[in-house]
Amino acid sequence: STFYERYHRLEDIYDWLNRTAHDNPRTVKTILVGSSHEKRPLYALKLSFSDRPNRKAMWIDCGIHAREWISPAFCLWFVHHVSTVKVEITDILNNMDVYVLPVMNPDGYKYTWTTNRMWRKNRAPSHNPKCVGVDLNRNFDANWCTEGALPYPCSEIYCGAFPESEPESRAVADFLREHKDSIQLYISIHSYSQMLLFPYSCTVEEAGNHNDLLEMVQEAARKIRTFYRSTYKYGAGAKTIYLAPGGSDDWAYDLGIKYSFTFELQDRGEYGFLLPPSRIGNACNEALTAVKTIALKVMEKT
Ligand code: 0X9
Ligand code: ZN
Repeated sequence: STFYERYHRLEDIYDWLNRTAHDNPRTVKTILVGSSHEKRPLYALKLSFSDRPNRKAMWIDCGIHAREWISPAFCLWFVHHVSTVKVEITDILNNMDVYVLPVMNPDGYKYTWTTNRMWRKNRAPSHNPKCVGVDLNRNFDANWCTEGALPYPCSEIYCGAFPESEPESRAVADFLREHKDSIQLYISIHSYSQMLLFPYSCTVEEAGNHNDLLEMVQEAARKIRTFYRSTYKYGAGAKTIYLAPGGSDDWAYDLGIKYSFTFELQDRGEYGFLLPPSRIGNACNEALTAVKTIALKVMEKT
């Protein structure tokens, strides 16, 4: 198997980031977005095939939840695919810069390799020494800590002490606020359950451009079915998966990034978070199909 068909330890991902930027100096740059609770850097890659300023852009983050290993694997797969230039993706890159944050929760990711494979949250301590970690996807300021999140540090869906209390979520929120005029498309990669979700998850109300968003994920799911014979559910988060406030997608949407998505990659529960490496290629190609389909549609609309 190739490098991209395996899961990698955090240190190896950091090495890969450096190597990728170093090997593609004209198109790939590293950006330090912030640092984690345990002071690990949050590096994003900026992929750009043009020097024109004020270009439109998209953002993809991976690894909000530590145990969802297919998610960072997808970010690496995506960057590799883009930098080994394939035709359709060139169309996208000629029009948009792409920011990719491969591991938004490095402390948690590290912990899944060393101590507890099923860890989800970050690694920030609470007042209770037995209970560690905030769910970063409940920590954004979108109906924060209402139904679908909990105010208890021992919970797997702990929302944190206040919105953006965590350095990881604040760093991403700060970056998106600073770049909100250029970023038109936000995608957050999770697993598992094979779903293409869009706002809202924090309320059962429909987003203003619900029908546009629905059309995009429907087309993406159709292509995945045609090319890979896999079924993806799609729709607004609250009605497709569950009510869950404080998520990055809803927050980005309310910030003004009107094309905002969360993808839940393979599988549908057979292996769950423990998706075997032999399935990485297929899972990533499905997600790549969805990213391309949606990015092209966003280009048509904006
Ligand atoms: O619950 C989540 O954060 C995501 N599912 S996961 O199994 N990967 O934990 C779904 C996120 C959907 N979007 C929002 N809740 N905003
Ligand atoms: Zn997740």
